[in-house]
Amino acid sequence: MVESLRHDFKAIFETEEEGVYFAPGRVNLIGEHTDYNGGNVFPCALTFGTYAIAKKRSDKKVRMYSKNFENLGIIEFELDELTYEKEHDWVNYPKGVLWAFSENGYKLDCGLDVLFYGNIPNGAGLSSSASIELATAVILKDLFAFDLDMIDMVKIGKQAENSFIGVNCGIMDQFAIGMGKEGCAILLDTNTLKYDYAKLDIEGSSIVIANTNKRRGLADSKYNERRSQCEEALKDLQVELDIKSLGELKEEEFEKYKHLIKDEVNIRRAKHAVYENQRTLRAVEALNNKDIELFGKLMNDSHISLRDDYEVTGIELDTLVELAWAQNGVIGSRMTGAGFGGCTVSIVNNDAVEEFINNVGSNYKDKIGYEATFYVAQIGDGARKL
Ligand code: NG1
Repeated sequence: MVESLRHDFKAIFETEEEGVYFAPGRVNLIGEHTDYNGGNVFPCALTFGTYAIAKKRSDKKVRMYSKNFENLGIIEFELDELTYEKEHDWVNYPKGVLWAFSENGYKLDCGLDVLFYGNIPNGAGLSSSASIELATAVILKDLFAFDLDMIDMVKIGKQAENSFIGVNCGIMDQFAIGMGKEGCAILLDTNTLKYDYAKLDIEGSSIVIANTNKRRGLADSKYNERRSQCEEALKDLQVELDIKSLGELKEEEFEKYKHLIKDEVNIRRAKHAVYENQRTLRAVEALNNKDIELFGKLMNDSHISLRDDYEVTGIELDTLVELAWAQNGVIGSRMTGAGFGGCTVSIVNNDAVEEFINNVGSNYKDKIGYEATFYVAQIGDGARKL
């Protein structure tokens, strides 16, 4: 793979490369829609992701090419023109990272050529955008010898997504992709950025990701709506409670004070945020105690809460998850990512995986009318130079 990308780089940019880099995709095991509510998340990095090959230039031009969008050709801009351009399409993600580096005082003294190739399914909720952001960050740090660590780059990636791309997301995706570790998931407190690796000791079982192949059409507008509903609920609670985020509440406190929330819908949104946050802590504890059954049950509960209280699932995700629940050898299954399409994540006994994929796959097609796609996930390391 890397050899053929080197070859492509030379053919496209007519020069030798200086470095090859990789940033993974990610899947979140539990802790959904908590990262912008000051709560806990439990994601891990995957072994598929974004490859990038780069070389510095002697002028101030930046030229980028993606093997995933070959029809767009080389997209070019000047270092002093770091603005969002709709016609620059996917290049706005790496460009946003260049912009965020410069906003933080890391100025580039020359441009660069970069070739990207990603094998993360696009628009599936496995964070192809954060992957390309972190791949760009490790290139810049390495080629320009900037003095910053991975957490700085994670924050810069989020800044690019929030302020350049305009997606008001939390820090989970960039953190998982930057800080991932082979065989481990990361328990991250998005309020304090305190984190801990937990070994995914699920011997005898596999993590199976299933893509609904439904594009997440509604995701952006509904995502922002959910954020505002949680913010409104928080404001109502702050009339009596001295809290800065919903993540600070335990279930009992929430039940005691939920009457302060004026809107009935917002009560359910906040309930999900509070319960999901505590559920995540319990799930990690279960994993550490090797109680994989309980971990799976908490994954199922997470899905029910996202379906009924947070209302971010939809017929495709619910169908995949309900079919998964009915299979032998399934320990737990839930939607993952923002929702409204994208992927589910399931933990399945190794000897049941093949049957799982066949049965869930054919029943899904019968009900929804098109195929789902399945991947048995391997948990890999975070963004790095290869
Ligand atoms: P995905 O599914 O990667 O779009 C989104 C947010 C996360 C998090 C999850 C829900 C973006 C780029 N990321 O993930 O920060 O809030 O939804 O848990 O929007």
